[in-house]
Amino acid sequence: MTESTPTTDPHDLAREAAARLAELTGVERHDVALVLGSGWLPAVDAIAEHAGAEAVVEIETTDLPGFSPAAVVGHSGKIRSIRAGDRSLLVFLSRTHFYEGKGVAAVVHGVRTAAAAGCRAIVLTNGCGGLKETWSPGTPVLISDHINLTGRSPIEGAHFVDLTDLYSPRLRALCREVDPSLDEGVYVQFPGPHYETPAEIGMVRAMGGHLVGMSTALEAIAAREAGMEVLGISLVTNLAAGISGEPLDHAEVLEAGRAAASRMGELLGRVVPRV
Ligand code: 8IG
Repeated sequence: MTESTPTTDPHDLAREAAARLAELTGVERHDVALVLGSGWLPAVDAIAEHAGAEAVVEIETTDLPGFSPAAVVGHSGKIRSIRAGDRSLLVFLSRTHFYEGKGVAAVVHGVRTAAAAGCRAIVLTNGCGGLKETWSPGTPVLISDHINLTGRSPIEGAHFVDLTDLYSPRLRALCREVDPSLDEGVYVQFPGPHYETPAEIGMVRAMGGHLVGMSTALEAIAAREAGMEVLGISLVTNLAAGISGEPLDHAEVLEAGRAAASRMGELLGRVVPRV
């Protein structure tokens, strides 16, 4: 192992973060967590609007124990607490990625904090590459399952967590009630930060993958370990390497998010309060 072992147990650190979160937001327990991935940030105001938000409090992630500053343009290191109806939503406007090299515990600290804050369900979103040519940039796709190619787990020790139906069939059905046009696919988490080669995308296709990205799978595993119900939604922001013949570009990712923001906001705003 090249990374250093944390001195504090990650679950204890998450409980400390949740206690500080409750103090800073004035909200004792949250119900549903939402993690916004690349391209999803422009949707955040539309989410609050469609969810019928009554009160919004925003804090900096770095004000909570265990979080480090956001590293990517288009990711904002903030957490919003949104009161909508009888629910309190906890929205992470950024995440820590595996490729930052801070270790797997840092990657899943937000998920564990959400669980410690009371969340029973979590919506993990991401921007990703798509392998189906019919998924034009800006297409949302429900994650039906994943393949974790990081070679790592957020769980340590002999704790054999079942991952059958990790991506809740109930929550996927709920999404399709809101938007019957939603497709599904298997998400493949690569370590990144480089994108794939065309040959690797050929491997993904052969393995049964449909979406490629650098997040979500490790977080989903930690969420399941913590007993949360998981909904995963990818925003296809680019065709995967070698499919269109064009090189991949981070600016393209941000633009696809801006263009899809109102559709994503409406989808999440209508789904999250029913989760
Ligand atoms: I946005 O094509 C986004 N993130 N691995 N591959 C991987 N991650 C991504 C991609 C992609 N697009």
